[in-house]
Amino acid sequence: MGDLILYGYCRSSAAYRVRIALNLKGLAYEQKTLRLLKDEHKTQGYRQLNPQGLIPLLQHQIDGEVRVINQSLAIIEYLDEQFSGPALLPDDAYLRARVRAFALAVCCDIHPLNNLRVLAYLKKELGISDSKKDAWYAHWIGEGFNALEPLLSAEHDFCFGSVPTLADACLVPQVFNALRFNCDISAYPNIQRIYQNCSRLPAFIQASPQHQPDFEEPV
Ligand SMILES: N[C@@H](CCC(=O)N[C@@H](CS)C(=O)NCC(=O)O)C(=O)O
Repeated sequence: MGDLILYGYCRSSAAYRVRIALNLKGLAYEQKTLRLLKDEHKTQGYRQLNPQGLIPLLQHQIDGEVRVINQSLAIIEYLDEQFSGPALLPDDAYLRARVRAFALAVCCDIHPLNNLRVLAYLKKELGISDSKKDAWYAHWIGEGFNALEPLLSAEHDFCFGSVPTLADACLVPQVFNALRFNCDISAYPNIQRIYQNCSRLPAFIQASPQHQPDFEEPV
């Protein structure tokens, strides 16, 4: 096994997904913090590693080679394929497709609409008020969770069965964000139950923002 370095930040939900995956796989890793509110992800040095200027980013040093991977889903699938430990994607092709579809619904259809740079643009460039920004946030959480809830079964402890997968690694940080922004999630019993179940597992607890070495209270 080579060395793993995760560039992230405690409250980055995309980095939070990767921390959960690393913990579920039982992998040790070093963290490098980029404080988003201080624009540490926008420096030229970091953009040389990730031209998108977004976190997370994984560096994997193996056999004298330094591999650099951005995009949380690509990172998680790489970890799953590269390392042994509990599988984050099911063997069955249909179930695997459903897990990926769920993860993509979170990562492509909910998270980007409420990302820091989008909220900053709405506020600073378009001049919308804090209350309208909060309404925007809650709207896209509602749209997204309305679509996720029916994909889940009341019979399952986790998104797609009795063990957590990539889908749970994506759902939990998104629920964390929704709660942080005071969104009402009472209409989503499956999402709530799975969030609670995940929140009892060490892999999820240790990945949570408040347990990170770079944790700081939100400003
Ligand atoms: N699709 C990307 C999203 C990455 C992303 O948007 N990360 C956020 C933090 S959660 C970020 O770097 N935001 C910086 C900004 O908005 O300026 C992924 O899954 O890795």
